[in-house]
Amino acid sequence: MCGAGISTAAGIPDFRSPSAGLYFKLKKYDLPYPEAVFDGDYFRQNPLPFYSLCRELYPEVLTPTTTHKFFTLLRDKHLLRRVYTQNIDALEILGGLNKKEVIEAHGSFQRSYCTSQKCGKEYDLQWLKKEMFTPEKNDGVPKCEDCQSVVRPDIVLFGEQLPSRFHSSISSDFSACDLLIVLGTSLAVSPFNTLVGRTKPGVPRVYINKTKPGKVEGIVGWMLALSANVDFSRDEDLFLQGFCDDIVADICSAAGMSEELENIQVQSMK
Ligand code: CNA
Repeated sequence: MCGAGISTAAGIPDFRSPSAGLYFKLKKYDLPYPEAVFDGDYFRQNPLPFYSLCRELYPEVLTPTTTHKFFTLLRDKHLLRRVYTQNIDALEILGGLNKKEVIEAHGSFQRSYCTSQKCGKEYDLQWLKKEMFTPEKNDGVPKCEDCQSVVRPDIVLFGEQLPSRFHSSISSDFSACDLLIVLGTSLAVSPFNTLVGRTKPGVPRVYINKTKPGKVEGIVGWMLALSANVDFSRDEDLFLQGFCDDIVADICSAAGMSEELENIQVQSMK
């Protein structure tokens, strides 16, 4: 399981790191509350802050990190059942995994679609990027070529349903799981964070993160997180505090796999 912290080394800021995270950068957009920029209802009223932020944050080149390579190495060693990611940057795929091996729980920027139900025309990332970066053409918000409605990336905004594949895969994946590795996530967002409680009794869970799990959002989220034990206080749990890339490199070094990790071929995307 992973989150924004595995992609900060690729130049994409996370949400919650103080002074570097996205929420810190949002002050200038005059939002009713910082999370509004990623809220489905707010987006439908006013998509401009969302797209302004995307323009500001979009890295010139998307390149997978050492941690993304680590996932592919685990797959090559037949040790990977699945990657559940909250990230929308598709770096797991650029890092070498195939679509079946990844559950993009919050969707992906790779696809976008027209929000008019009558139209629904689909677009790819190259198209979205081009439209995002010609704001003078469309008042800063990409519009459908056929019907001029707002186009949005196929990501899950706050208040929206997670993809059905997320729900339908949990039971079989977690009953097969004999080691859960959780990397680069504050585990503040439900229902994703509740997955850590889906392992069978006695299955070790390893949490690799710069900081301890943060504040969980909302009372329902808090209750779900409590029952999932997101603070990793079980006897079989292990918390490795630090940067994901450093820690996975150390793990590979201890396992004699440093060279194989380095040799994993990745794709970059402009
Ligand atoms: P978050 O709440 O911002 O937490 C990130 C966590 O990663 C924090 O606990 C940080 O301390 C930690 N962290 C940051 N950098 C590193 C590092 N190099 N090594 C180890 N730990 C690090 O983000 P979550 O993913 O937990 O929150 C879920 C949101 C964030 C999802 O809805 C995502 O869609 C959303 N998001 C995604 C991206 C992306 O796709 N790259 C970027 C920003 C936000």
